[in-house]
Amino acid sequence: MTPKNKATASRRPKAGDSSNAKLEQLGAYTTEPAAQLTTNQGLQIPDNHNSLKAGVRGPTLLEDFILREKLSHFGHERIPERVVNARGCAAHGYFEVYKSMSQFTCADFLQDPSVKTPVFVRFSTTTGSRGSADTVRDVRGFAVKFYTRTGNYDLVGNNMPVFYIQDAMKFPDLMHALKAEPHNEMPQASSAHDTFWDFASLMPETTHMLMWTMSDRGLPRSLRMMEGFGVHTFRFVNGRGDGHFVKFHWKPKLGVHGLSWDEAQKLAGKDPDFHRRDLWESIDAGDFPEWELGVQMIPQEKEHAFGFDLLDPTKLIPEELVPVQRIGRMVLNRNPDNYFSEVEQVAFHPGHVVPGIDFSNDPLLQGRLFSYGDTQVARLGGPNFHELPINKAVCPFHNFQRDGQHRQNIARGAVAYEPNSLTEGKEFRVDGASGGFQSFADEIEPPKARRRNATFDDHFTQARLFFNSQTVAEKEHIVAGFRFELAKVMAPAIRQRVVDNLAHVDEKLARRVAEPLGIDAPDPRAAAGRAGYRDHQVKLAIEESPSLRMADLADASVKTRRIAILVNDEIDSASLKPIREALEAAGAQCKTVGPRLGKVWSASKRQIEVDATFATMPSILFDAVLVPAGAQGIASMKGMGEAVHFVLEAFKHCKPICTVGEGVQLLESLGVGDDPKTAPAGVVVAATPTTNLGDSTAAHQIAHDFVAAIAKHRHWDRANIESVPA
Ligand code: HDE
Repeated sequence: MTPKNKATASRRPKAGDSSNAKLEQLGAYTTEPAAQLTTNQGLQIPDNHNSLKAGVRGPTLLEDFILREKLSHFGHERIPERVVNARGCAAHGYFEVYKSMSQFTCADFLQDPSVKTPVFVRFSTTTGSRGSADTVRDVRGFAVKFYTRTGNYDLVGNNMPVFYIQDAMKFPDLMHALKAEPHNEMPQASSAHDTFWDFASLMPETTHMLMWTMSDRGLPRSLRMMEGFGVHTFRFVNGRGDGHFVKFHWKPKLGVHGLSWDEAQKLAGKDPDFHRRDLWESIDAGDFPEWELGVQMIPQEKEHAFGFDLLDPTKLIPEELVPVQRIGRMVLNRNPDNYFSEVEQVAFHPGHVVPGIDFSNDPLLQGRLFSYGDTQVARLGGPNFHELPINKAVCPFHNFQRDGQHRQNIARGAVAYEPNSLTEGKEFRVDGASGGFQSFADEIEPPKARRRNATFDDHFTQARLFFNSQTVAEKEHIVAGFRFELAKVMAPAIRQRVVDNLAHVDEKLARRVAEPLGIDAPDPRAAAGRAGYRDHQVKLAIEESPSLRMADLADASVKTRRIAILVNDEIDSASLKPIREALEAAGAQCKTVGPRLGKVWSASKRQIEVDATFATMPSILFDAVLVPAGAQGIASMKGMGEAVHFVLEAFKHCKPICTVGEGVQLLESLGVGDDPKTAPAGVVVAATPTTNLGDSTAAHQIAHDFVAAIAKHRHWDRANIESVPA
C-alpha cells in the first residue's frame, strides 16, 4: 500500500476554504517534486507546446519522439473497465477488533485490539459503465481489502445480504440480461428493460433479491449510510482446526437511509457524482465514515438447523434467529491520492483469504474463486497485478512465480523452483509440515453431480419475510419500484410472468404491482406451471424480521446531514440564527442557497454570504430546508420559480422543512398554513419570526423540533405527495 503522502495531505484544503484557495492547493500531478518536464526516460523536454516540424509551417516529422511518446501514452490511458462493478469510488482507513476472536478464528487481524489493520474500501454500482451515475437503482458493491500481517484479505461484498442467483453457472447470463442490451447499448445502468425482467421472470430464484433491489436499499442516501454484507456463508477456523460457519455484516454508524426514486433519478442528471462526492467531502472535512464489523456464527453441527440451506446465497439468516455480534470497527479516514492508480487498479478477489478464514461450498462463491483472478489478468494486463502499490501485501511475500508482463520487482538469483538445494547450502522444501494456510478439513459428499440439492428449492419464503418486515411506506416504495421497472418492459408476457411469480410472495403485492401494467390479474398457478418454478416451502421460525426494515436501522443523529438555508434580499436574518446554531451544534452542515452568488442584504441591512445558487445546488442535494422570515424577502422569493420549486420538491421527497414567520408562504400552494398544529409530518412551522421570540424557550423549541425532524431522516408517510407539482 502506498504510504500516506504527507506533503499532499498537508496541502489539502480544509472544509470551509474558499473555492479559490481550493484551486490553488490542488497540487501538481507528480510522483516526486520536479522543476521541469521530462520524457518517460528522464530526458528534459525543451518545449511542451510545439511539435517538431520541417520548417515552421511545414509537416510534423515522424522523428519527433517526444510528441510520439506523449500521444502514444495518451492513446493507451484507458484500460478495460471492470465487466461488472465498473463505476466505483474508494477510501483508505483502518480496522480494529474489539477483543480477541481466537476462540473462533486464528485470523491474525482479529486477535489483538491494539492492532490497527490498514484497509482500502471500494464501493461500486454493479450494472453501469464507469461513466454512469451514482444514484441509479442497483445493488452496491462493498469491497474491503485488509492489509494484514499474514497477507491481504479481501471481503468482497454488497450492500444487500443475498444475490440474484444460486450457482456461478448463471452469472454471465444474469449480467448479459442486466447490463445494457448488446444491439444498442441501452439502457445505461438500469435494470428497467426487457432482457433483465425476461431473465428474472424465468428464474424465480431471483425473487428474494428483486425485493431488495426494488426497495429503498437499492437507492442509498449515502455510501456512508448503507450496510454491507459478505453474502455467502464463510468459515472461521480456530487454531485447533475447529470450524464455525460465519456471515459477515458491516453496520454503519450513521444508520441506514435511502433516497426517493424521483430524487435518485434527478440526481443522476444534476450530480451524477453524488455518492462519490459525499464520501470524498466527508473524509476531507474530517467526518470519517465508520462501520462495525458484525458476524453471525453458526456451529458446524447446526448446519442443517434452519430449513433453508446455508450454502444458498439467495438466503439470509434472520438476525432474530442468529444475532449479529459486533466484533470490531472500520474507519475510513483518507481519500485516495490518485483515482487510477488506486481505485481503478485495485484488484479484489474473494480467494484472497488469510489463515483462520475459509470458504463454504456455496456454488456461487466457488465460481467467484476462479473468476476474479482471471478477470484481473485481463483487466490489469497480466499476472503481476499484485505488485501494483495498491494491491501489494504489506507483509513479506515470496514465491518462485517468474516473469510475465509488467513485472516490477527485480528478483535476484537463479533458483526459481522448489524443492532446491542450491541456496545457502541447504535444502529448501515446502511440504505441508511448515505451517501456513490450512484448508478446513471439510467432508465431501459423493457423488459428483451437475445439479442442485432440493434444499435450494424454496424461492419465495424469504422474499415474503422481507416484504412482511417492511413498514407501510417501505412496502409502498417496493410496489412503486416494481411498477416503474415493469412499465418500461415492452413485452406484456414478461410483465405477466413477474407478477405471477410475485403472487407466491404476497397476493396483494402482486395485485398492486399489476394494476397499472395493462396485464391480467396475477395467477400463482400459471407461475407454478413454468419451468424453473420450485415449490419447496421452508417453515421459518419467524414471520417478520425487524432488522430487515430500514426504518428500524436509522440513527437518531443529524451528524453530517446537509441543510439548505434559503436566503434572499430583505429576509429576516435574525430569524435564522438560533436554528442554525442548534443545527450546527448537533453536527449538521448548513449552506446558504440564494438567487445569486456573493452576498444578499437582509431587511435589517446585514450582509449574508451566499454559498450556492438555487440552480446549481437544488433541493435534491440537501437533507432538509430552512426557510426564513421576512415579508419582502419572501414575497420576492414567491416570484422565483427555482425557490418555490426548491421547497415543493423537498416536500415531495418527504424531507424535513422548517419555516419561520412568512417563510411558510412558500408552501401555500400545498395548503400549508401558519398553524403549527396542522403542519404535515416533518414540517416545523414557527408562526412568529424568531426575532420576535428572541432567545426564548419558544425559539429553542422550534430549533429542537427541527433537529428532531431531521434525525428521522425522511417523513415517508407524508400524505398526498403524488399531487405535489415538483
Ligand atoms: Fe463479483 N465480480 N462476481 N460479485 N463483484 C467482479 O471482478 C463475479 C458476486 C462484487 O470494487 C469482477 O475485478 C462472478 C457476488 C463486487 O473492484 C468479476 C460472480 C457479489 C465487485 C466478478 C460474482 C459480488 C465485483 C469484475 C458469480 C457479492 C467489485 C471486475 C460467480 C457478494 C470489486 C473484478 C471492486 C467484481 C465476477 C458474484 C460482488 C468479473 C463470476 C455474489 C463488490 O470478476
